Amino acid sequence: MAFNYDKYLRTNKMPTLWCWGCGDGVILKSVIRAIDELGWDMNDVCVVSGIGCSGRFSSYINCNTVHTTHGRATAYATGIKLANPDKHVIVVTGDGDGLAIGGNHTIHAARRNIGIKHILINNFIYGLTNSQTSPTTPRGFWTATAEYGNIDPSFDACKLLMGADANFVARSSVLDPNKLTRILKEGFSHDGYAFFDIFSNCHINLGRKNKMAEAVKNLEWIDSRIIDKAKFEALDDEQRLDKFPIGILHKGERTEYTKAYAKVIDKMQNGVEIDFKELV
Ligand SMILES: Cc1ncc(C[n+]2csc(CCOP(=O)(O)OP(=O)(O)O)c2C)c(N)n1
Repeated sequence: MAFNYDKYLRTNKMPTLWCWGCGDGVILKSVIRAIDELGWDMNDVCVVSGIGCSGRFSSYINCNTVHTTHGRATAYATGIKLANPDKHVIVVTGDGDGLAIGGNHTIHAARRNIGIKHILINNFIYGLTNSQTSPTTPRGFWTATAEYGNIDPSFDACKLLMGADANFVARSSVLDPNKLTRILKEGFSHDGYAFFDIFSNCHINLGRKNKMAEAVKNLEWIDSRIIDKAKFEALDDEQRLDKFPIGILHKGERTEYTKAYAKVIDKMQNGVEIDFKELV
């Protein structure tokens, strides 16, 4: 029997505002599949998003949702998780949202290891606002703010997050929704902050002037840039240029932040001394 997505969607909001062929819908479906397979009750799930095409995520999924301001979704998600440690908090940002204006919140959520699940929809451009350069826009690409081609070096978001000691770091793409679902499930079940750098297509606002104005062309370009982690590791430095390993890139076992914070509450309410050596 076909999977019943309607159970998890606000069908009265359909059709979505996403462009025809946008990868955001694939990610939405994969998140729903992961939640379904984990058996989470939607009353226990809160999806927080910022502003952007990616920000629309919280409009369509049928659970507790907060559509916040550009760049601040992770800060809201942090507060929600601190107040509700037993709930599943998923934050969805774009690459502009989560790495430019909101980059600060992203690295500190990772550093603290607050147990939120961060989905970064990486389409390499500011989609909603029509093609401004983002921190992941490749060099040489046309953007509305770099009409002669982008000179900025771009971030490898996963390297940044590993530098911030994120407890779970994975990269995937919309090309293989089953693999994406598996990776989401694994990160959703891992205690602590989990970061997913998900390569997605924006053939309209990235592709239109970069010779990939059709979804398939944009997806082929993504396909040419990704490679399984094990194969990536076998490449030399030159072969690694412009290639991004996919899969689970790091899994740590650090203390989840709300568990550490519970000790502060215990000290305050019951006088129990905090053993800082217990925090890893
Ligand atoms: C404080 C603030 N600055 C700028 C904007 C305008 N703005 C809205 S969305 C956006 C960027 C969207 O790009 P991204 O975060 O990559 O998400 P996408 O639309 O590609 O999913 C910008 C600059 C805003 N809404 N608020």
